[in-house]
Amino acid sequence: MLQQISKSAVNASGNVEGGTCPLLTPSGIDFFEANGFLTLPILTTQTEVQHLIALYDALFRDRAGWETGDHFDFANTGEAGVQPSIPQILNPSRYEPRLRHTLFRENATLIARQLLGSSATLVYEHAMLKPAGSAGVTPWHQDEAFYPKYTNYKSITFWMPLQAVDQSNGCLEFIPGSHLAALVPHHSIDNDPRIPGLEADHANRVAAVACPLPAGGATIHHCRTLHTAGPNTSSDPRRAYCLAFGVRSRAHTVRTEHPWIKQKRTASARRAADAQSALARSASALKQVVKALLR
Ligand SMILES: O=C(O)CCC(=O)C(=O)O
Repeated sequence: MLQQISKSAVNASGNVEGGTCPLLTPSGIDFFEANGFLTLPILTTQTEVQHLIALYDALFRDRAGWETGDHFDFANTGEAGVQPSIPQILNPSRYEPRLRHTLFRENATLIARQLLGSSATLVYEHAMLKPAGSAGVTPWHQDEAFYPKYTNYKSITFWMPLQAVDQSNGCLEFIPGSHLAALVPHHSIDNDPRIPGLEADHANRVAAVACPLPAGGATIHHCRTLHTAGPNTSSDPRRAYCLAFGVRSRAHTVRTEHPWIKQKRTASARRAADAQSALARSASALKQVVKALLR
């Protein structure tokens, strides 16, 4: 599926040093278009995988993004004292800028442009951790179900594990061709709107294909492809780092808010709103000071 395997090295500061990059073959592109997913055995070097593990673990240890609502438990209400089963961080590079300069990102951008055209750009990123022994299941869902109102792209996601994955520790599983059908209705996990995660109301899982991968490989999936990931029954953490690409347009992909998003009442959304109003208060206070100084 890849024409050339990346030989690039990553220097100590995490920057990419020269090298070649992998590109999809025409049959890889055809496979993605027909099935809505693709497995890439390698997308970055093992050196970079080690570098990413260090940054990733520090972000989760330091609870990066907690105050701004970007860090929460995907599968639970996130009550104090409850061990998270699937901690997730949205926009991790906001909290660790070195993540903006990775070979993973560089190679994924090139492949995304093969699949979506030259104006494809990164539209979001997230990190999803399943701690050792976590019973957390990522239920069947389509990524498009999470899009907020006024989203103006359709994404493809590069999901990269930072250790080998198979069904015993939560590799991704896909329903081939499901991206060609419509968005199916979703509901909050356990029908509890306080839980951030969503589950598709129905998914024909009989045809599911599991995609084991080595560390630093990746799967690519379309935003309508139904997918899931099981629990992590291993004694090591399952770390996944995801980059989503899309082509932004004037037309909105989501014009009316999905009812399952409208119903959400998560603690992380409350933290995000509080952080926003604190920011707005500081900006307004600053404006008053500047005005007074200019008088
Ligand atoms: O890592 C997981 O368990 C699920 C990730 C996922 O659903 C996604 O990146 O779209």
